[in-house]
Amino acid sequence: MAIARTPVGIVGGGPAGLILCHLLRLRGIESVVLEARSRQYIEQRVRAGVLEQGTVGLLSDAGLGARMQREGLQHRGIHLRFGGVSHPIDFAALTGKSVTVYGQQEVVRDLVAAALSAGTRIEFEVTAVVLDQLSSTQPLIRYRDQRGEPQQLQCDFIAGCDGFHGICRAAIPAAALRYYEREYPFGWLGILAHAPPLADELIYTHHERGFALFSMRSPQIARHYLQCPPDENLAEWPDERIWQELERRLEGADSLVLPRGDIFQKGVTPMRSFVTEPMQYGRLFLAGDAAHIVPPTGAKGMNLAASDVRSLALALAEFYDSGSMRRLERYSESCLRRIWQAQRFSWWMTSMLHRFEHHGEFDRRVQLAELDYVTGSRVASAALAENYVGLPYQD
Ligand code: RFL
Ligand code: PHB
Repeated sequence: MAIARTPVGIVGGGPAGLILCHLLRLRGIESVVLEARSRQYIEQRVRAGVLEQGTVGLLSDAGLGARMQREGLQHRGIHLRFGGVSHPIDFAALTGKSVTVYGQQEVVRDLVAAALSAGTRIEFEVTAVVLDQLSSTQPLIRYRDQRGEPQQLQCDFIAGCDGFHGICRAAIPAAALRYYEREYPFGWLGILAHAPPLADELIYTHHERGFALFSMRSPQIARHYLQCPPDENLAEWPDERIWQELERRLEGADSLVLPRGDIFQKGVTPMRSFVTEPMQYGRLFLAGDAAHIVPPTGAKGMNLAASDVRSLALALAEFYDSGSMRRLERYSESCLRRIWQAQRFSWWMTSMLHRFEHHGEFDRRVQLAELDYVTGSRVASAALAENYVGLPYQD
C-alpha cells in the first residue's frame, strides 16, 4: 500500500473543500483533496446560486474574481410577493450591500481550474474512504484511488468537507457529538430553463397553493422552484404542469407574464435544518454541509461553507506560523455563532413563506401579517436585508 504525507487532508471537493484548499495554498500550506465523484460531475452539479457580498469578497481577494465579476449578476434586492402583489426589499438602500447570482458549479469550476493549474493534487473518484487515529497528531485517511488501488494519506489535520451524506461526521464517536435537527414537511422542485428571468430581482412568493421562487442564472437561463411534497415523483411533473403551476402561484393584479422556455434540468430537494456540535473531534475539523444544513430559502448553504473554511484556513495558518492551537481550538465555537444566526434566518424565511398543511386560518393570517410587517416597516425590512446579504465575519 502506498503511503503519502500531506499537512492537510481534505475529504470532499465541493465548495468547502476546494475553497479551503485554495486559501491554504495562498498561505503556503499544502493539501490534498479527495473527491468521490468525477471532475465532470462536480462541475455540472446544479445547486446554489446566491453569493453574499462577503463570499464574493473572499473569493475575489483570493484571486478567483475574474469570471465571477464578468458573468455574475449583481442584485440590489429581492421581492417578496403575497396576495398577488410584489414588494421590493432594497438591500442596497437598507444596508449598502448587495448579493451576486453566480452558480455554485461555476464557483467549483473556477476553483478546480485554479487548483490544477497550481499543481495541487485533487484525486477524483476515490472510494472506500476511512478515517483513523483522529485523536493522534498524525491522523490517517485510507481510501482507494481511481484505479481501485489502496492508498493511505498521513496528515497533520483532516478537514471533513464531504457534505451531509459524507463519512467524516460519521467517523466521530456518537457520544462526542450532539445534533439539532428540524425536517420540513415539504421540498422544492427546481428547474433550469432556457428562458429569460421573470424580473430583474428574485421573487419569493407566498401563495395558498404553496411557495414559489423565481430566480435565474443568466439573462438567458431561468431557475425556478415550487414547493412540493418532500418525496415528490418528478415523473408526475411534465414541463407543461410545471409552467402552469408556476403561473398560478404568480397570479396577481399586475398580471406578470412568466417567460417560458425549454426545461433542461429538474430536481427535488427535501428541506431540513441540521447542526452538529461541536464541529471538531481531535484533529478532524468539519466544515460546510458535513456539519450543518439549512433550508435553501435564505440562500445560506454555500455561504456558510465559505465562512467555515475561511475560519479554518485562518486557524491552520496560525498553527503553521506559530505552532499555536489557540485558534483551532476556538474554530467550532466561532463558526457555530454564525451558523446559528443563518439557521434562525433560514428557518424564519421558510416559516414565513411556505404553506404548512397543519396551519389553520389563524396561522395563515399571522403569516400574512408577518409579510405585511416585513415589507411595510423599514426596520423589519432592514433586518431581513442585513441577514440576506450576510452578517459580518466576526474574526
Ligand atoms: P457539498 O457541495 O455537498 O460537497 C461535498 C463533496 O464531498 C464529496 N463526497 C466525498 N468525497 C470523498 N469521500 C467521500 N466519502 C465523500 N462523500 C461525499 C461530494 O461528492 C461533494 O463533492 O458540500 P459543501 O462543500 O459543504 O457545500 C455546501 C453547498 O453545496 C450547499 O450548502 C449549497 O448548495 C446549499 N444551497 C444553497 N446555498 C447557498 O449559499 N445559496 C443558495 O442559493 C443555495 N441554494 C442549495 C440551494 C442547495 C440546494 N440543494 C440541491 C441541496 C439550492 C438547492 C436546490
Ligand atoms: C437559486 O437561484 O438557486 C436560489 C436562489 C435563492 C434561494 C435559493 C436558491 O434562496
